Amino acid sequence: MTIVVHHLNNSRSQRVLWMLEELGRPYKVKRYQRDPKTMLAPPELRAVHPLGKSPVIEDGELKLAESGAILEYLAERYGDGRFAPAAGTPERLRYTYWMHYAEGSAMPPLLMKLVFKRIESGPMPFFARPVARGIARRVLGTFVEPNIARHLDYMEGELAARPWFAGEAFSAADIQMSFPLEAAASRGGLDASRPKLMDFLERIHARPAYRRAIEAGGAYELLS
Ligand SMILES: N[C@@H](CCC(=O)N[C@@H](CS)C(=O)NCC(=O)O)C(=O)O
Repeated sequence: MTIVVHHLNNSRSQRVLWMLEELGRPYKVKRYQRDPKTMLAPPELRAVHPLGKSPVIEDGELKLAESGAILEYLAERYGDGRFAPAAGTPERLRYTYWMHYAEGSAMPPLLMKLVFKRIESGPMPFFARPVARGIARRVLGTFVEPNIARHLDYMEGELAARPWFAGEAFSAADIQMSFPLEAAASRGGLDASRPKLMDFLERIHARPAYRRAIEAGGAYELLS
């Protein structure tokens, strides 16, 4: 059965293509393009899933959204013991932790940064601009940026302790963690001052499956 991936350009669904390439599973990409002005997904995605977001996969009768759930499903169903540590081990618990952390903890401040940066620089009536900019700068400076920096320090420390997020072996948790780290490199201030995280990005970008997934998904440029 060929898996169908509902793929939005420059988005989290890139991770699903990458996972399928790592697994060597056949898949079909159904493409959707963001609105160039709003950057939102097109309304057709709402016919696939009520939230109208990507990724969503179809595997026979199954339709599944939420990238972490999709990666866990794919590892379990098609991994043959690869890409997910054995149940009951400390590695498995770390795998579960990072699977949730990526979207539940790391992404929210990065998304807030994107939104408040837009408020800071977006079009608005001239009389509202100084007030809106002042609020945006204050939220960014007092809450968003310090939070991102704390997360980056934390992740840097974790990768100083072990090569991959779950342990000694590459797993689907690393695929899940790629998106917040790529977003942080694009807009969150991740740079050479955090060498373990930069090295992680280099190592994943060198994987043949990662590169094949980029070819399959089209250009991959995260919003900054
Ligand atoms: N937590 C969800 C987030 C899904 C999500 O927000 N997807 C973004 C792509 S990066 C999207 O579809 N955005 C377009 C929109 O909200 O219109 C997941 O990890 O799958």
